[in-house]
Amino acid sequence: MIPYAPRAPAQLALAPVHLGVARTVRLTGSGESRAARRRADSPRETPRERQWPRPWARPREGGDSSVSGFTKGLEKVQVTLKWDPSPSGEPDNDLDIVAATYTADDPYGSPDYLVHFDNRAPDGTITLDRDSRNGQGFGADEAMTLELYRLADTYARVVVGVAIQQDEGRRTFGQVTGSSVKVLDGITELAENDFAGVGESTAAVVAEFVRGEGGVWEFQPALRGYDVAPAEFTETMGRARG
Ligand SMILES: [Ca+2]
Repeated sequence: MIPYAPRAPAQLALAPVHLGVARTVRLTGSGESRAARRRADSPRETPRERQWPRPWARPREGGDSSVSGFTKGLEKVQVTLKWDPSPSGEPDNDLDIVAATYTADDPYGSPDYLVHFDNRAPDGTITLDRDSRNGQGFGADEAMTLELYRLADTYARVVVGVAIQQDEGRRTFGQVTGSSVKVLDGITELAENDFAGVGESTAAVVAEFVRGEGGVWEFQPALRGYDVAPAEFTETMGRARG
């Protein structure tokens, strides 16, 4: 078992924040959840599962998002992610889509709940449809559906990010080839990027959904890089104001 080794807060404070601009990469597909199979998987699960719920270090927030516009009245959206498998003989790269929900009382504070490979939405409104640990296969390696119209009125904001698991050592987007994320409203592409602007980061916020006037959901493009472990990322990913 390879233990997870968080870096000291002092090192985190010195690490740069990388901002980026969305870029275009084509990708397609969706699939079924592997969450159940994952829990029954190898002993390698053990250190990895500990990374999400453990807020062991002080957060370091990212910078401003690259806002380019709004789309109003969203009902159901999908976030897809893909990346290339590691070359033969090298450790797998495991990227994860994670969503964090925020209430109207604390829209930039701590998330009310998280959705990722090991945690489901309590009301079933946000679902990880496909999960990958190595980027192998065709089309999207991970996919998440967000049924925004079903979220309770108490929720005012949903932030979606991508984190790279660090249990094989520090891994950044720049070390993962072929990575790209896309936000879709049906067949309409709301945003896409290839993480080129956050190459030195280990996690990034890639999209925000906020309630606008009249309670409708709006999309806010974002690409904010973080140099933190996954668990810390989930605690801090919603604190920056786009
Ligand atoms: Ca994954």
